[in-house]
Amino acid sequence: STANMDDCFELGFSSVRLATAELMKALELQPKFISASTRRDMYTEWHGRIEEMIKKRISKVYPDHIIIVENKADYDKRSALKLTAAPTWILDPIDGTMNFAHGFPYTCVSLAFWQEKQPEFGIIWNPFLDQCYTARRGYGAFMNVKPLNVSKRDQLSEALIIHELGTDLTFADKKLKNIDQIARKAHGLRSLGSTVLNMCMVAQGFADAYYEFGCHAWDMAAGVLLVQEAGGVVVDPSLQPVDLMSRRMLCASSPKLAQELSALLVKCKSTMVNVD
Ligand code: LIP
Repeated sequence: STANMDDCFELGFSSVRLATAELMKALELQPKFISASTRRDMYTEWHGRIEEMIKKRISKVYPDHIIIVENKADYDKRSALKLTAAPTWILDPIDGTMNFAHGFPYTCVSLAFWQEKQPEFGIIWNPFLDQCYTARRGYGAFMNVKPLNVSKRDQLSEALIIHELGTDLTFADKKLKNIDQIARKAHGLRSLGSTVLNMCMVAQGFADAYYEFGCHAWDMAAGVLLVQEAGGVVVDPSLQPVDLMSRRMLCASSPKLAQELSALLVKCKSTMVNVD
């Protein structure tokens, strides 16, 4: 079934807008944080509330569409998640949960639509900074109404690189080795605490590349198209095509920078696929 993309985008956009209003309310009410798998991997009642709200709106109009969502209640079922060719919505009700808990204003609602294993659109809304990032395939990437372009810096020695340690420290030794390597070769190193907002920084040309080992499909799904439509590349850290379910990703302003960065990285590997 081919859904009308204008209609899907409108529905996604209005749903995310409603969800961000909930997120602002949540912060005032000081939500109770529930630890999921580790002390750092957190889940709140608001994740569930936003999830329900958006799922209800989508399934009312498109009952046959698949919805993949960060849902800590279904933790054990995560390994069963597969991306198929079917029309699929991928939602992270709150990306940057640790930031949310601390009031660090890099938190957002992130929603993507994929079909035929290709991204059709992405909507990433950070209500705390009033920044709404959108991309539609073939139509460019935007922050509010401003078109986005990746930077022109393609040398690691001149590049600002973003990384995330993530909440899962199983591979901390390898991750720290990567940080050490890059800190010595790149111009600078940053970490915002939200996978998809890190991707926004690359799309916007504020940072030049970003990689992470341990991120989930819902963390990166909306950012893939945003970076591509802004003129950048999104790949697996090994430079193979990106796989949403592989829990790893590298994005950059150019293939050349992606290559230079990839060559430095110890690749934390596939035992991480959809399990924690
Ligand atoms: C988090 C990311 C963070 C990443 C963690 C985690 P959550 O998402 O945004 O940047 O390092 O692995 O996935 O749990 O706040 O949606």
